[in-house]
Amino acid sequence: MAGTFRFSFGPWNISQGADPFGPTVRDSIAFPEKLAQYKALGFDAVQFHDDDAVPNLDSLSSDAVLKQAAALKTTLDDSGLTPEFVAPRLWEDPRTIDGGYTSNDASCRAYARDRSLQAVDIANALGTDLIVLWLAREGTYVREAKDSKRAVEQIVEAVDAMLAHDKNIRIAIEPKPNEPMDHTYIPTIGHAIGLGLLTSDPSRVGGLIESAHAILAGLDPSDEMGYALAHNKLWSVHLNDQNGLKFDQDKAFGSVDLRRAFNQVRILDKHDYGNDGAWVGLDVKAMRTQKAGVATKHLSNSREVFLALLDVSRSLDESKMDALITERDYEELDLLIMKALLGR
Ligand code: 3MF
Ligand code: MG
Repeated sequence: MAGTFRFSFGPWNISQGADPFGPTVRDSIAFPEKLAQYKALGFDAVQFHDDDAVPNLDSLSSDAVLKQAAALKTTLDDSGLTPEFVAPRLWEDPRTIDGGYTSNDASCRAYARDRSLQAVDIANALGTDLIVLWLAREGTYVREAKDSKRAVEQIVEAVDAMLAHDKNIRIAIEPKPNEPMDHTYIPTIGHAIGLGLLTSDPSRVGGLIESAHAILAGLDPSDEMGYALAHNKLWSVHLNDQNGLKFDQDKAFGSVDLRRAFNQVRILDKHDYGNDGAWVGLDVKAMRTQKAGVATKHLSNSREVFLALLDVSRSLDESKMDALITERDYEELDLLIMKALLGR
């Protein structure tokens, strides 16, 4: 009854602080410079979009893409870093404006499928069997513009194509209820797991839960994690925090609601998360008002908070808690947790 926790993040988590309402606030940092910071920040694995691994891949031949991926694998090996997953970025190209797999334009759907298959090849070249699908634009602003039943079938067809393309690849769906779309078709982990059941090999389809995405769906992230754990489908996490229902903030883990963060750490630890090699991903961004130079602290701070909350959880008097639960003295249990979080 204890997890094993090793940490990962993606290069996008060291960011320029851009938002739609102003200039970028920090200079961009080149990829090799980012890679060089992982170990010092306490991280051992890298999460990739396909074009983080191979920039401008749409303008390269498949051979050239795989060659670059192989070179990156050597760099990772030399740096002692593990590639955790590859995620096809299906939201930046003009052909993905109306969605990737659920676009109303057949040639755009073909682009999304081909790019996803290429992401599988990149994952193989890097040496990871995990693909993450954040289904960014698979949704709509106008109900009448798409058919929600057909959309689910189209996503299943795309997942099936990836599963058929490679016999070992596993696909973790990262649900999110909104942004950039008004509503998406796979908003929660229940939807993701349900979608997996419709595919040709449900055993190779699971989920990645991001704290902020669950909060945006009006749900408690630790309960979403419990749901996935009960299905053996929690294959990665994107821990962060979120201040209410607005755009996806990717705040440092625990920075808004420490108890909500505590309960995520606790459910992961109680149910042996990580013992099978799954990573703890931190999908956090530095504050927009943060000056450059210290704009990586959100990563090491989030990890530190995770480990501190793990200490809190492991030092609780479990037999006292069990007794309070048996007595149905939930007020006392509530206070016990608050005091533990207050360090009293
Ligand atoms: C979007 C996200 C993304 C995805 C990542 C992997 C920036 O809300 O959380 O992180 O996790 O792009 O596909
Ligand atoms: Mg994420």
